[in-house]
Amino acid sequence: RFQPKPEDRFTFGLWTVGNPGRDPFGEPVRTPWSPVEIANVLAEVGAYGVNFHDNDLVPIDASFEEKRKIVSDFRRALEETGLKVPMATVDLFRNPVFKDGAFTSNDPEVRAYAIRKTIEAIELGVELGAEIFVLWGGREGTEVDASKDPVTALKRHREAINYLCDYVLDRGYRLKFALEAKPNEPRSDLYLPTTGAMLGYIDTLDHPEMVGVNPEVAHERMAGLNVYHAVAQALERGKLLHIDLNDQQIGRFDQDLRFGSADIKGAFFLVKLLEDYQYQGPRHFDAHAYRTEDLEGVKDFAKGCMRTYLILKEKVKRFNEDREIQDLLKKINAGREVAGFEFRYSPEAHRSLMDYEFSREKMAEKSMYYERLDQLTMEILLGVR
Ligand code: 3MF
Ligand code: MG
Ligand code: MG
Ligand code: MG
Repeated sequence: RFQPKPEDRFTFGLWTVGNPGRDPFGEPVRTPWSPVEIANVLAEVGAYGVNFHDNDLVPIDASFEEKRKIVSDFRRALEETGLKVPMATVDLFRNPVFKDGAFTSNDPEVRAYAIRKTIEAIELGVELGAEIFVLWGGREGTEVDASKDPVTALKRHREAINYLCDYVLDRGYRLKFALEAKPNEPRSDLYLPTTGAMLGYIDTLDHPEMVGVNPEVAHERMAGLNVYHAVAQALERGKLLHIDLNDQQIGRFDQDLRFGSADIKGAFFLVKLLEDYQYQGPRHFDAHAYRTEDLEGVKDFAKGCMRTYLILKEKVKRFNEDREIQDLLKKINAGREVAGFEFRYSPEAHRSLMDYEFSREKMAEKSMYYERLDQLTMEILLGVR
C-alpha cells in the first residue's frame, strides 16, 4: 500500500535528493553523490523520473570530452534503471556571472550568454528525452531598485523567451517551457513573483501556446498566497505543464520541506485538484532532506514525499465518496434559478433579470454548513473517517 508506481509520475531533481545540506550558515553535511548514484537511489525508492539543471549533470567548466563521458554514463544509468527525464532546466543563478541577473541583466553580453547557456541546456535536455523545459529566474530581480528599470527588465525577459521559443520551433523540437515564479530569495525581490503574474505575462509572448507555468508550493506560500488557488488558475487555462511539490511555513526563509510536512490541509486540497482534474504532467518534488540527515535520511525524505502524496490521494477518494460530505456539498450548491435569465448577455435574458423580484433576506437566510464541512474534512485527514 502507498507504493509509488510509474503511472504516478513522481519525479525528483538531481539537486533535490542530491542536496548536500549547505545553508547560508553552514557547510555541507553530506558527501555529494554523482548523478549516476542519485539516479540509482531514485530508482530504488520508486521514482518515475529524474530532472536536472544543466550543471547538476555537467559541471559548468567541463570539457567537451568530459561532457560526453558524463552524459553517456548518465544515459546508461537511465537505461538500466528505467528512469525517465520528463523535464530539464538551466542554472542561471549559481555562477558569479549571473550575480545581477541573466535574461534581465543590465549587461547585454551577460544576457546573450544566458540565452546561449539556456540553448545548450535545451540541447542536453532534449538529448535525454525532456519535453518540458522549466525556467526559474533565480536572480532576475534586484535589491536596489534604482539600478534597473522594471519595465525594461520585463522587455528583456520577453526578448529572451521569444528567442528561445523561436529556436525550439526552428529546430522542430517537441518542447514546452514552464515558467516558475518566486517572490524573493535569493534576490530581495524577483520579477514576475507569482504564478498569477506569470500567467498574465505569458499572453504577451510571441508564442504563448509554447509556454505554461511550473508553480511551486513553497514559492506561492512565501508570497502569502493560497497555492491551491494559484494552481487552479493555471490548470483552468491549460497552462499547468509541471508542478514543484514541497512545503513551506509562511513567513520563513525558503525551506523546501518534504511534501505535506507543514500544511497537510493545503497539501490535501492540492492533491485533490490534481487528481480531480486528472492532471497529466509529472509530479515533481522540489524539496530536500533536513540538514540533520545522512544518506538513509535522504531516502526517508524521498519516500516520504511520495507516500504522503499517495496517502492524500486516498483521502481525496474518501472525501469524494463520503455520503455526508457529498450531501452537504449538494445543499451548499443548491439554489433557485432566476426564470428566463442566463449568465450570458442577451436582451431577453437581461429583461428577465431586470423584471425578477429578488429577496435579499431570503437569499441571505441560507445555511452554509461550512463549519460542519470543514470538520468532516479534518476528520478524514485525522484518520477517524
Ligand atoms: C528555487 C527553485 C529552483 C527551481 C529550479 C527549476 C533550485 O527555489 O525552486 O530549484 O525549481 O531551478 O528550474
Ligand atoms: Mg523553490
Ligand atoms: Mg529552494
Ligand atoms: Mg522549484
